[in-house]
Amino acid sequence: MAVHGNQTSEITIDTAFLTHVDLGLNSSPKFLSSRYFYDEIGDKLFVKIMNLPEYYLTRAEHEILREQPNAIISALGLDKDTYFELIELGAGDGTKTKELLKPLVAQDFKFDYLPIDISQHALDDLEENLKKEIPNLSVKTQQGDYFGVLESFKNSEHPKVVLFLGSNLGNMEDDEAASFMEQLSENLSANDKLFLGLDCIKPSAVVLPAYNDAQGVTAAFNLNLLNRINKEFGAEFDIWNFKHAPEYDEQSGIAKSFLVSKKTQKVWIAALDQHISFEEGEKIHTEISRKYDTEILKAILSETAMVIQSKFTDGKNYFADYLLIK
Ligand code: AVJ
Repeated sequence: MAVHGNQTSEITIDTAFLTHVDLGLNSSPKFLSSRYFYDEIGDKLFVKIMNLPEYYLTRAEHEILREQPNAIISALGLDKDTYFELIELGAGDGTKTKELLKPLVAQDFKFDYLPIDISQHALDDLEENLKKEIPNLSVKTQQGDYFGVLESFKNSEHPKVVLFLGSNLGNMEDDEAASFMEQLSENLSANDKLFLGLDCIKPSAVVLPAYNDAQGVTAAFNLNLLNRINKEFGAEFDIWNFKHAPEYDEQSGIAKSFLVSKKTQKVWIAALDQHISFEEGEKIHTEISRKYDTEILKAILSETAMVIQSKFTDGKNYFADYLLIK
């Protein structure tokens, strides 16, 4: 829905987001999905998060790809004379993926690299960077949602290797993750492989600071959701009246982030024509960052046709990349 405001600006309302805000803030307990963190500012804050000293995830997975590319390539069981498609779900900036792309190109494997992302802008940046750094790599960017693009490659006669890095699966509840993996599996053929990066269950002393960094970048990332609602829906959240509060349960391996109301307050949301009431200390659940072990992954895969073929970890056992086959 496009709404023409004044003469100088055109505002496009994301109706799915608005419906979600209505549902989440009128529920008890309140919730908003981390899916909506990633506007232009959210994207930039996430890049900052990845470079934080406390945010071990990116470095740990990078170490795996940097230190073990040949073991990974041989586990993929690729044949040098058989063309394959290397598909990545969520393009990112390619830092980690380049550790695999470089040796694959250097060793003369025949493949196209197909990064999928919802953002054409992110894909264009990645493609430009890859042209410079790995000139002999064939890149075919795919703008769209994961399953839309995977569906279009479903009947390709070529073998596929799908990368899903960064513990992005961790943003889903277990039942959602299971149906996501089922859908993924249905889009793969018998010889296709999935390389899945997951953050491992570990002590609170390591996990919590990753979601509550000293510089407050993660707090800004979480609070940006309220800024987005202000900008896009004419809401009047005063972000100083909310605080970022992460929790982690070592037993289950589940980290959750909340926005906590510092006082009793009513907040106007123009696009909903509604005030939302908050009690002092009331929470909005905004994110789940699930940590895994092999048993939990097996449970999530149990309804799918996928099984674990091998596992690669970093030196501290903080992160794991699993190779799954059908
Ligand atoms: C991109 C989902 C892996 O949950 O660790 C980082 C997002 N949230 N800091 C994560 C995030 C807060 C991140 N993932």
